[in-house]
Amino acid sequence: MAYELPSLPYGNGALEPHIDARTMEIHHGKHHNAYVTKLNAALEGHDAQAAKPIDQLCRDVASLPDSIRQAVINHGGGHYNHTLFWEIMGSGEGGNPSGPLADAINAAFGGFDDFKTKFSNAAATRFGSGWAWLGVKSDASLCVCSTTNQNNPLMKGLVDCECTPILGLDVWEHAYYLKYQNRRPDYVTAWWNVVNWGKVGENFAAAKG
Ligand code: MN3
Repeated sequence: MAYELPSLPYGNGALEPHIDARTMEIHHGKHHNAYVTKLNAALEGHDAQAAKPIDQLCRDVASLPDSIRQAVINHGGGHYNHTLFWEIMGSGEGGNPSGPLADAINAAFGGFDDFKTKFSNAAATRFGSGWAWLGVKSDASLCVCSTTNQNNPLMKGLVDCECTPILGLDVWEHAYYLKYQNRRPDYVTAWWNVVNWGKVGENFAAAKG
């Protein structure tokens, strides 16, 4: 069973005015779709790898054959990262987290505003293309970090911030250039208005196990 492009959980225009419909159309329909297509191509003849859930495939990249490892890092990472990204956004969202996630953020970062500053800084200072993350480490503590290209914190041995992502922000130029051009910090500021904290809270509960 090949990996498949998931449908967006909302329309292309649902995140307007913060993320424009044309960007969503190209980002999901072209960029994410290409990661899925190229991942499936890379895994042709590697049925055991191709049968893994995408998060497990990312966790296991270090054990992949040399011939396909970088392709899986790029395109498998691209598939996992974008799938999470669509899920943690929504129309009419934003605001603040609540419940156990809010408590954990306050404990780890000193408050929600301090967390947002740290996360926004991780997104702003990631040089070139990459992602900013909020994740849960194996000791159940929260961490904020960023990774390059389509690497993600699941990729053991490849990243210095190993954790299970519960919130991710795409800072590749394809995620914001049509509307924000070079103004990545403006895109990051606007993006907080579409974060679906209910979904991030579900991801937090699941990651803690
Ligand atoms: Mn992207």
